[in-house]
Amino acid sequence: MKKYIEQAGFGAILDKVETGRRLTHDEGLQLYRSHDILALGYLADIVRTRLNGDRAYFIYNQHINYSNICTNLCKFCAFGKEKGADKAYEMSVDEVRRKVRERLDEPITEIHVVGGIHPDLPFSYYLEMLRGIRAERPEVHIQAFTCVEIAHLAGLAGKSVGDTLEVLKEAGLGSMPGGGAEVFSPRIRRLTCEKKLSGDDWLEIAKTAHRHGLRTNATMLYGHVETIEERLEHLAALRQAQDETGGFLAFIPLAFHPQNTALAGLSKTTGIDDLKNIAVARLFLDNFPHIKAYWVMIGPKLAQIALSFGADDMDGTVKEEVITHMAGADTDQAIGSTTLVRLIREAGRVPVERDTLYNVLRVHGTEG
Ligand code: V47
Repeated sequence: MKKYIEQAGFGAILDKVETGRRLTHDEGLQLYRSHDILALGYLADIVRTRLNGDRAYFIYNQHINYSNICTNLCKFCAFGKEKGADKAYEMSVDEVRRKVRERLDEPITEIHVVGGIHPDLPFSYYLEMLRGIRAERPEVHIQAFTCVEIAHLAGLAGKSVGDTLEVLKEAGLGSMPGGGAEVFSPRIRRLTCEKKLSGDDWLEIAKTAHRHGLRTNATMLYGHVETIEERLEHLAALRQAQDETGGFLAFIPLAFHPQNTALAGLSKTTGIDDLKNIAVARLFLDNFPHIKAYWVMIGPKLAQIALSFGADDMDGTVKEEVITHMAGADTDQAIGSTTLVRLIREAGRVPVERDTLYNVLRVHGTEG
C-alpha cells in the first residue's frame, strides 16, 4: 500500500501523517484535488486509528428544534422562516417538555436543542426551556444553542457572552452543538448568509464557551458556492482555535441539501465529495479527537463507508430531524441503535455507545 500511496504522489504526506506532523494549506489542496479516494482513505485511516483505535461511536439522542422562525434567512437554509410565514412554528416551553416526556421510555442520554434567531422570544423563554427539559429528564445532557444563538441570547440578556453562558449553564446547558459555522470566509457569508454572525465572532464565542468549561462541536457546510481554498481556510481557523483552547469535541462536515432553499438550482453533493470532506478533515484537523459522519445528511450507507475514511462517530438515533429534511433529505428521520450497531460492526469496528462527552456507556461486543 505504501508504494501505491507514493505512486499516487502522496509520499511526503504519508511521511508526515506517519510521524504525526501537521499538514499545510497546499497539502490540503493536494488532497482535495486528488481523485484517488482510496489513497485519501488510507491516509485518513492512519490518523483515525491512532486517535480512536478499533472503536466507532454512536449516541442515543433526541433532537428538538423549538422554533424555525428566524431573522437571518440564510440562502442555504430551508428550515428558517419569517414570522407569520407558511410552515413557521414555535413551541411553547410546555410543548418542548411534552416532546421530552413522550420519549421517557427510551434510553436517551442527550437532548440536542437548536432553533432559528427568533425576533421576539425573551431570554426567559430559553432559560425556562432548559429548566423544563431538566425537570422532565434530570439525568440527560442538554446540548443546546449554536454560537449564533448564543450571540443572540447574550444580546437579549444584556450581558457578555461569558456571563450569558454562566446563566445558561446554571439553567441546564451542558455543551453546544457545532452548527452555524457554515464557511467562515467573508465572501461566502456575504453570498449566502449576510445577516449571520461573522466567522470570527463564531470562533470567538466557541472559544469563550471552552474557557467557561463548555465543550462544543464544529461544522462546515460544504457543497454550495465555496471553493476548496475556502474549505481549507475554514479548517485552518478551527485547528488554530483548537490549539488555543482544546475545547472542541467533534468536527462534522455537513453536506449541502439544496431543495426548498434559495440555492435550489445547485446540485446535491456527490459521494466522493462527502468522503473527501471526511478524509481531509481527519487529516487536517490533527487536534480534533473525533470526526462525525452524520448519517442524516449523507445516508447511513455512506456514513458506514466513511468509517474507513477517517470518521469514528455516526452521531445518533436523532428522531424527528427537521433542518435537513426541510431541505429535501431522503434519509429517515430516526435510526435504531440496533441498526447503528450493525452498521458499525460490519465496517469492522467495535460499536461503542457514548455520552455527549465521549465517555463510554457500553461497548457492544459480538453479543448484540
Ligand atoms: O447550522 C442548514 C446546516 C446546521 C442546510 O454538533 C444545512 O453534533 C445542509 O449543526 N443542507 C444544523 N445543512 C445541524 C448541525 C448539527 C447536526 C448534527 C450534529 C451536530 C453536532 C450539529 O445545518 C445548520 C447549518 O449549518 N444547514 N441548512 C441545508 N440545506
